[in-house]
Amino acid sequence: MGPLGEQIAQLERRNNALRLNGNTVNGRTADIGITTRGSDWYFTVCAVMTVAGFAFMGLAVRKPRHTRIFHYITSAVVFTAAIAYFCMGSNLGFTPVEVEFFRSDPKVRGTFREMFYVRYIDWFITTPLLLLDLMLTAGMPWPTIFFVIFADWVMIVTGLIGALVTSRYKWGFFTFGNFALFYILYHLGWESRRNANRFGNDVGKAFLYCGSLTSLLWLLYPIAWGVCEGGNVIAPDSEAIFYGILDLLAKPVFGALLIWGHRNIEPSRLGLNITDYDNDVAVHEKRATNDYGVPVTGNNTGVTNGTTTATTSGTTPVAAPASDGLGGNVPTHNPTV
Ligand code: RET
Repeated sequence: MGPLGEQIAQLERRNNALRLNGNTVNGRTADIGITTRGSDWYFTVCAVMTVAGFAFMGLAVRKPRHTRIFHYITSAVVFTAAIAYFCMGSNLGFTPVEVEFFRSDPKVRGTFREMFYVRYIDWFITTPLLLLDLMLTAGMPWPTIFFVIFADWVMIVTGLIGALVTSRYKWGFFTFGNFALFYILYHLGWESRRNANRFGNDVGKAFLYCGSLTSLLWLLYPIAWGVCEGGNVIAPDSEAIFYGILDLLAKPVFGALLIWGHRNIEPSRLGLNITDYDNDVAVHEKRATNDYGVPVTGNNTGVTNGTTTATTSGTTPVAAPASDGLGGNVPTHNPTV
């Protein structure tokens, strides 16, 4: 074989993850595990998540800082997923779990199934961020957002515990998780949807598209769990494809739709008070106008998102006191969330 032939042969063998990182972890060996094709697919999803993250960040830097919140949240989601998928592609981040159901089908025959706990670490970080994306779009009050995120954590943690349990008690945890999911979906489909419509047609539509996609997809996750970690019905490679497609739709596709939906929506309309130092001449002396098209002439940079800031060229911005109409001053900074 010539040098080129050797190089091609090397390329074909390049995914060594399964050989380097074996199936024995915590003193047990997973005999129901992914193959190199499963590993290749996990790396592919990792690549897509990474590209999506850079694309969202690229879109973010072209926008004024105070309008980047949804770009940043969504980038955080896909970057986290990229690392989780790198981990799974490398045949890491799993523990062998003894199956409840012993199958005769050769694809799922065995005693210990490879259970990727890293998936749950990913979801623990990213699903609250996805809910934040949606509930901030709907302008929901922060205590409601907090409690829905709490329900989300219950859902993910009970799913993880259930996946680690061998006996039929695993289905008890699964049931808790499903209750939590229904609570979340009720809030999205009913409370948040109605609240989003209050802010106008564009906000209502952005929420409707992203919320409907989320509701549909999230209902499919417990089904995947039931046939993978729960029931040991489909092979770990099929598990990779099932969860992989769901995650691609729930993260990069959802994210693109959400960012597009927000293209003409000022965060201040949703009650998000975000100050932006781009409007401060002390920071950006060369800009002729601020983000609202108001000329930046020297010392007063004008209004930022409902918060009045008076600045003196070359010094730190000073908040101008506002009057409460009764002769007293009220705080100018009034964060909503
Ligand atoms: C589990 C099992 C326990 C019961 C339920 C589950 C639901 C999980 C969901 C996960 C969503 C993940 C997303 C990831 C982002 O890409 C934990 C599988 C209800 C809905 C959207």
